[in-house]
Amino acid sequence: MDKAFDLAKERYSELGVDVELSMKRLANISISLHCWQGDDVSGFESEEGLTGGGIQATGNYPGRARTAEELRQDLNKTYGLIPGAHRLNLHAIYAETGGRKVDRNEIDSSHFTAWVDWAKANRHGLDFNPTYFSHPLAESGMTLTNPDPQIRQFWVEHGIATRKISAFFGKALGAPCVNNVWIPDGYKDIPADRKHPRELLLQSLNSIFAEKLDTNYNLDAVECKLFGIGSESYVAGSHEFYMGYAVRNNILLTLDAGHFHPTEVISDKLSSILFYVPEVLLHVSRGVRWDSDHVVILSDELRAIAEELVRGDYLNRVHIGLDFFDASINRIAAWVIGTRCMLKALLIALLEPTDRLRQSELEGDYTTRLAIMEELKTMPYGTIWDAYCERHNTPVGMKWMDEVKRYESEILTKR
Ligand code: RNT
Ligand code: ZN
Repeated sequence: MDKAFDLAKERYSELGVDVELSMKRLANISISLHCWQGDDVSGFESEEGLTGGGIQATGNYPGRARTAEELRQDLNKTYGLIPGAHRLNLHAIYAETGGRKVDRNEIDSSHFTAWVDWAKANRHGLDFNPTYFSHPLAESGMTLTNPDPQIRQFWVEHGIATRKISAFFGKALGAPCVNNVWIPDGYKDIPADRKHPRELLLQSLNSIFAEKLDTNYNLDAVECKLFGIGSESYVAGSHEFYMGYAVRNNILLTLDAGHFHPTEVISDKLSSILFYVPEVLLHVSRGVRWDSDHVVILSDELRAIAEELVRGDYLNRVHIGLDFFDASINRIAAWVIGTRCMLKALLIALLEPTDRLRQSELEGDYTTRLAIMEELKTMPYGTIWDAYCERHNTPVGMKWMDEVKRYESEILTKR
């Protein structure tokens, strides 16, 4: 291992890359793991699980976390198999109300103290999301754009409640919490009026964001989408809508990798959007033919996203969150594979001789640019990754899988 690492390091230094520096930079990056991979986006509100919203978890692999304790237990296992220090992204439906029914417009920080205690004890930052699906008042598919003012008001109150909880997280943990608004609102078939729901959305958002909150604690984000199941023809919160909203109000824009036309990529959007919004939240995901939320793998697009973050020097302005949910494979393995791939993509990007590439480009030497880019694809980054895992006391290679299998037979299959 040491020998292989020394040789790999030498190869990189021949290209002008400082491997130790790249590894140090990677250690400063925190990924926000989405809690909802652990229980198929069910939450603890009811037995029903995910309903509505046009998103779907398919599969019935055994071992889904059914309680907050089980979810935290699974998360602890997961973080232990991922090198570095990382965050957790919670949804409002993961409130712990002690068996009492507390509706979404009435949740407060007291329902999340166990999460905060856990986050503190394990040094995880927290991020948050209002939940605008899996609820009777979201059944029509209209929440913040609902023509009924009472229903709209309910969802506005929910949005306000989550901002307060988010600020509480940020304050308690000493690092800002990103609170991300995503709503499913739209129409299955061709709408007669595209303008009115957007007018209502604008009003609702203005009410939710009316109170100024300290950005040291809470960061507001809005997530756009092209279409969902049941909103194929029209989505109120489109890209243009939210980009305009984020720019005008100086808040964060969320880019989900599955939320655009199938040949459109978010890697190309960062260097435009970041001129106009203060920060971006990523929902790194993998759509297969539609916004299917497959587990993230080391794809060309994942690598392109990571390259943009490094080349554009955006790592301090882009929050990297994950968003996928696969119920057909071991859920802990899904988290580990997706997160390790995200980190691998970042490591590969950090191991690039960016200045040299840029220099070739500026000189019009596109031949050298292409030659280096292709050479990089077979450089021994796997060896550097293994060393990185070892240094961070996490399993190297497929060894993490042994631990997942053991956990599966000891814990998951008994649920
Ligand atoms: C849905 C959005 C949204 C959700 C989560 C659960 O298309 O991507 O981010 O996946 O909030
Ligand atoms: Zn998303």
